[in-house]
Amino acid sequence: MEQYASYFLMREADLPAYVRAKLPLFADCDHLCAKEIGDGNLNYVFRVWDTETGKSVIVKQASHTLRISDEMHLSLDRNRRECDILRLEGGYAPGLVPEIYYYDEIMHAYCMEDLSDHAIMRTALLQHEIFPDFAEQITDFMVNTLLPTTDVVMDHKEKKELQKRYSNPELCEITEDLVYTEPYRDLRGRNHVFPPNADFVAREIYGDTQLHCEAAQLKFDFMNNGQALLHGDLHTGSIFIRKDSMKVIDPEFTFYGPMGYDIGNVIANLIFAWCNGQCTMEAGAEKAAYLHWLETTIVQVVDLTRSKMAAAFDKLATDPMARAPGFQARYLASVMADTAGATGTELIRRTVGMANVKDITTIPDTEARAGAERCCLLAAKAYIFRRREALSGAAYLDILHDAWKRGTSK
Ligand code: SR1
Ligand code: MG
Repeated sequence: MEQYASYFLMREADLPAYVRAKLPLFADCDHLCAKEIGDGNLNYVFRVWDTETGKSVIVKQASHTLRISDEMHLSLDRNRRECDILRLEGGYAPGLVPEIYYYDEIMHAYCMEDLSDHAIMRTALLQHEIFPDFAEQITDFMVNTLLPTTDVVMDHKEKKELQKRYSNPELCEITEDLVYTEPYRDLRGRNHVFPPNADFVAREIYGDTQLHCEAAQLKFDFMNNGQALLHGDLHTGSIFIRKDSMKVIDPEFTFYGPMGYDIGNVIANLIFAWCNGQCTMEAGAEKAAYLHWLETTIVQVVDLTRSKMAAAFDKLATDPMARAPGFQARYLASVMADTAGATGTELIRRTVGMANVKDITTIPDTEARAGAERCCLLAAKAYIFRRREALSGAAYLDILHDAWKRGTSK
């Protein structure tokens, strides 16, 4: 019987034979080793390498239940979608995603370029590493993958085809629940509220009905504004980085939604890293340099996204009405409002929701962590309530500094 003719979930020991069978480049390699390297929430990721030649590859396989929860089930097809999107994004943003070698529709696994010379960005940020080119790289990635897939640029029938093809109800439901519902109303008891902040969260998040109204608006915008083909989960755990290179991975949450969702996710996750630096680094030059880099990066991500998107709009817009005087400014203002909203919702959901971030949860000092969380929640509310004020990068920073002061004062 043909090998791998039916699906099974692979363990480390299965990987050498699998790679030998599937990739001609490894067919004659008798010295293959494998290690599970993933620590994501959903899938299994392995590195396989030849101890003689040093050749290596990454294999990612989807399972029926999520890696973080046996109770949550998803169809296995998500890896096919992820491969397609990585290939598509690679066309729009060459060099900013990994190369895909092979997709296996039975095992729901794919093989891609080994990025072990890069680090997962969240892990590197926990070590307080600085990446001076990140703002340029990530804004290139976002502008070059997002705007070309909108109706402003893409042929409208082609866009509708993509919208159909990448409709992603299962993964969107996770976002609708975990980002846009449960952080405000803990309907399934899945939230993780840090006990010292229980009263604060009860008052500022669960008890703030105006906030709920804004979050509801953002939720329905997320579900109904099929603006561009998003990555859908663009946090620092979805980015591989090295001083001179950045690659975006894991676009399985992709769908047609508001561009601001991706942009806001990036900004919020830089803010988590900033809080971690504030709370865990010794005062001194290293801390000052790290926080300065993060602050500059936050400002640049906001401002460069806007300016690069304006330039790309000028260059690429094909829809004749998109060139109506004043329309571009209006369009970009709404993208930036969505961005501020998504920055806020990501800050809230990672602080009180089910899927938290190590930047915050590994802060060892209880009062410092509680202060950082209050800062994130207060900043989040300001980003959400003030999202239509055309916030500049500097304004994002002012809001963060003010929230830090208020969140950490006794
Ligand atoms: C159950 S999945 C939890 C989170 O992990 C993914 O990376 C997404 O951010 C999702 O919300
Ligand atoms: Mg992921």
